[in-house]
Amino acid sequence: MKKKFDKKKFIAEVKDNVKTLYRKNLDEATQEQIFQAVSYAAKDTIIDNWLETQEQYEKQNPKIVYYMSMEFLMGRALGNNLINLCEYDEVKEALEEIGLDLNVIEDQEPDAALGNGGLGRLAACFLDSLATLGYDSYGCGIRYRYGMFKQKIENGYQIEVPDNWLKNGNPFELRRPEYAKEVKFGGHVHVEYDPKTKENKFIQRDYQSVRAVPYDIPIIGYGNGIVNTLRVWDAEAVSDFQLDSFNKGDYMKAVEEQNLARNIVEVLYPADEHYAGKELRLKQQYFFVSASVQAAIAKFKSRGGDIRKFYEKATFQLNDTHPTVAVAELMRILIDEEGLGWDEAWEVTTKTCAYTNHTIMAEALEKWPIELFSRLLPRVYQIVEEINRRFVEEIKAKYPGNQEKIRKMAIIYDGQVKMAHLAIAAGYSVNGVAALHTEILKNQELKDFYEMMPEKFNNKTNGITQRRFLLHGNPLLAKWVTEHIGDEWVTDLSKISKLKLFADDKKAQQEFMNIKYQNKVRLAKYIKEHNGIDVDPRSIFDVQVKRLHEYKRQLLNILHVMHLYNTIKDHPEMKFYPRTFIFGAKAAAGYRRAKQTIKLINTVADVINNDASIGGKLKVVFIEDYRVSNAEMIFAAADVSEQISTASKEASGTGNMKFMLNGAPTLGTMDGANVEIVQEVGEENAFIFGLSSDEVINYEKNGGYCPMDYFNNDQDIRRVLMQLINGEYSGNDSEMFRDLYNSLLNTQCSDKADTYFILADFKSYAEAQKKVEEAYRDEARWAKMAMLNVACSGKFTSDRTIQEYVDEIWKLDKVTL
Ligand code: 26V
Repeated sequence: MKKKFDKKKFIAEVKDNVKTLYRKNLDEATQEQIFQAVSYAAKDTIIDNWLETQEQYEKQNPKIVYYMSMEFLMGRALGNNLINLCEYDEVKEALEEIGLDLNVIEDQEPDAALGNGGLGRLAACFLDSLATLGYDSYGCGIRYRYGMFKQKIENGYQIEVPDNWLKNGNPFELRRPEYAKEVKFGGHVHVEYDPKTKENKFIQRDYQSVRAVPYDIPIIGYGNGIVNTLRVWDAEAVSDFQLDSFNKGDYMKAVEEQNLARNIVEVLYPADEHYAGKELRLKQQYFFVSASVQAAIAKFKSRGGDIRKFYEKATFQLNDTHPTVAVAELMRILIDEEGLGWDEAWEVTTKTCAYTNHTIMAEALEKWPIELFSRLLPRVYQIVEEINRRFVEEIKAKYPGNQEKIRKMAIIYDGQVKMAHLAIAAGYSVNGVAALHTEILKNQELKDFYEMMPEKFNNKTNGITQRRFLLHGNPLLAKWVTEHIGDEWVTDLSKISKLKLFADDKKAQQEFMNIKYQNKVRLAKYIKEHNGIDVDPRSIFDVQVKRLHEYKRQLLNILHVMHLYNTIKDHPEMKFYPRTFIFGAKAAAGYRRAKQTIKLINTVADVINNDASIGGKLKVVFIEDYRVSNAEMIFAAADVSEQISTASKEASGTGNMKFMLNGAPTLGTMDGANVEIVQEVGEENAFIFGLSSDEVINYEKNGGYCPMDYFNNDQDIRRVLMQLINGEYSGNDSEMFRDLYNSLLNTQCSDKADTYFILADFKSYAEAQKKVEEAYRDEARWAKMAMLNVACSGKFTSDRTIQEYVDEIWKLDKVTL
């Protein structure tokens, strides 16, 4: 039951917390200390709700989803927690009374950046929706000591700085040592015949152990009193005490176990969509999966269930292949520890595990060398081998004599364990994350699997939480929307379609554009503070923020900026609507072309921003350290949403939805969820260009295309490409961007060049950009377009996505307090 907010009590608590935590009075405390004090005050309420929710769950014993993910990109907690407690305005007011600014306090909190990009942020949005819709759920992950690196730009280059996010402690987390679990690595499997059961027992010996200690982070449902849990595991040495003991036999083993524990949760792998086969990464995967599966089984047993019916009360959603070892771990526990036979265990496992695919990029596919896998997880490997043996038998039965099928589909082949194949063979559901993506999976990447087991395949188009990305991130627009259509949209985004009524209303249009303007002023101020660049909030804010990857084609964007600059220089008299191109992107630390693209953007920015002759018509800004917290502000201020991936490559995208929700029309290819965005908003309210995914796939099947044709026949393209290597932007170092140039062009036609079709799409991109300018000049038309984007964004709430997962995959029971 929601208690009324007690302002006096809250203020007293904040003061008290400052005193007990820091032995200070309020006026002596730093803003960071006040952040801690305010957070602990909020935690008080949260803990009450948390207790009550978990009590209800115990009573009602609903089915639980365990969302297993290597990444949860949570961002900041304080503001969001207050929003979902429905106490944000009250707390803001209370703090004002004692001379404090909640915005400044919120800015003290480091982002919880336990994720790379889309996949991790999706997991965070899902937790918000699960709690808001009232479903018992756990996020299961790793408590990385260091999250996603902080990005500094020095001399135009990206520098990675460690993200020590726990430096001042995390006020919202709760350490739960009483639920610690042991996780075993290495050693060998000893087989013992048990004459009683007449069966073999498999015992792991000479292994190294790590103690997995859970930290629980509250996930607050919006306005419903529900608090779910994100459980992230920390690693501790099991044998700490043994180090001190004089009669400790195996001193070195104790030291090794300590090192293993230290290393395992040290850092998030920051290589988005690029698999590297690192041993430590497999250790991380097994570590958190084993602990989470053990905890799930312990909870089930504590509620008195028959383990053969585990799947009636629990389901594991595998966020990409990263946690797929859960399949074998569950089998291991059911067989070795719970005493089930293979077939019984297999039935439970295949009714428990479900898999989501998040990318078709081949370089992201996880394949572990057998040597590594079996050395690290000897018993788990035996189980994977047996799963594979039986699966291959099934393939043979279905396709007699077809060796090709086995080669393509086996779980173990060519000395490697293929995690996607394991996930599909053992999962009861395989889903893609947007309609187009799922079709590509069924017809191309996973065609053989789809043909063998079509019933497993389904689509779940991604979504985002409007609580963070509108209510919290864009308070002005949120307030305006509520004034016009009421506040139902906060928990039912389909209601936002009521805004359509105002799309032609002149007054509404003006108010809407005014709010956008104020949000642009807010971002311009941030840019001035962080980049020292003056940008005009009346210019078009054209934004591309996302991880840096060749397939996302930030290079296409910046080449087009270079082209615009050429045009303005050639025709100073030409009418040109002022434009600010805003980029934000982290590159994987070892990804050379991506890093070179960042340097190119910054170099072009330097030249253009300092050229007085163009009268400020063009500005280019690279926002350092793009992350969830500044993203919220960036989406609110965007006019144009750049979603320009090579068609077929972007599984879904979720940034595209955040822009739409904040009234920025999409400039994009028919890729990922862009397709569905256009379906919802209408083609006339988006700017679509470029090759279709069918065209791209066809080119690829026929050995690529010939970028040289475009270079030879298009003056604009030729000119900007030459500017990459003639020192136009790099002064005396004309080799600086040679690699980028080479990536686009080869002297011979060859499928090795421009594999992302940048030159092929350049012209139609430039034309679409002209249409953007034309549309923007007509203020009423633009306002209508932008408002319709907001009004048609209803489908893209993660509440809808989660409800589909619940209805069609997980079959959870709804809980109310
Ligand atoms: C792979 C690896 C390989 C090993 C090193 C660390 C690492 C980290 C992430 C990945 C896979 C990333 C896949 C991914 O993020 N996919 C994105 O998922 C979004 C949510 O479904 C979707 O919107 C994006 O289109 C898709 O690129």
